[in-house]
Amino acid sequence: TTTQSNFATIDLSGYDVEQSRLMDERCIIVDEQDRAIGALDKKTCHLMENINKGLLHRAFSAFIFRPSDGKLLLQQRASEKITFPDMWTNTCCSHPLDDFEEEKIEKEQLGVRIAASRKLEHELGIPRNQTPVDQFQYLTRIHYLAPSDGMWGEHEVDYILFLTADVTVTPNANEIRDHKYVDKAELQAMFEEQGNSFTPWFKLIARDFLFGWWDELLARKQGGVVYAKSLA
Ligand code: DMA
Ligand code: MN
Repeated sequence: TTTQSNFATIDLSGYDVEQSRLMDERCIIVDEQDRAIGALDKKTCHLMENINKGLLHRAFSAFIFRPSDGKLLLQQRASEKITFPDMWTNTCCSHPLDDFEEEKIEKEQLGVRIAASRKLEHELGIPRNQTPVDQFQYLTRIHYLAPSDGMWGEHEVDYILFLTADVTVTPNANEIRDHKYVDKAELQAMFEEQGNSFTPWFKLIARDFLFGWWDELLARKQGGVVYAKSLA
């Protein structure tokens, strides 16, 4: 098990105190097959210097849809965030932590589901009873690498979780600047509008999964064809 940070000396004093403190959380280190091989602090995991050497950790991306109209809840990351500040993104992203035994459970993605429920409450103030872990729909995991600025970035196996639920949002201003519900057309317009910036993983997931899922969700509501694929 990896326990030592090679970059413990990187100075965080120029950053927000609370976000610097959260850099001590311990992420789960995985190999390219998503096998857990150790744990390292969040700071070490997000330095490009380590990422460029192959350091990889486990994460999740949660998407919440409103049942009444199928709109997706977006957040804009706070300026205080050390990685990807001020960018618009999906409802909530974070990491299952080595600090909590229950977040290491791999059976039925239980660890990431529990982490998602925990962080939805931390970032958006959504009471945990509104995000029951068994209600998340697990789509897939994606392995991706994306730089933030020169120093920081992401390199993750990211579990994609969708949840259709009515939720009460009480934003944590240290985490999120803004939030809003969008439909497919509104999100498309945001993507095309000048001056909006989006996290790289959100753009990737939107392109590959989100728009198809949205069609399916609306079809279910309308009682029409839910799924059709030509096998020719
Ligand atoms: C990290 O998100 C996870 C993904 C999928 C990018 P984050 O930076 O919002 O996590 P945290 O707020 O816990 O640092
Ligand atoms: Mn990460």
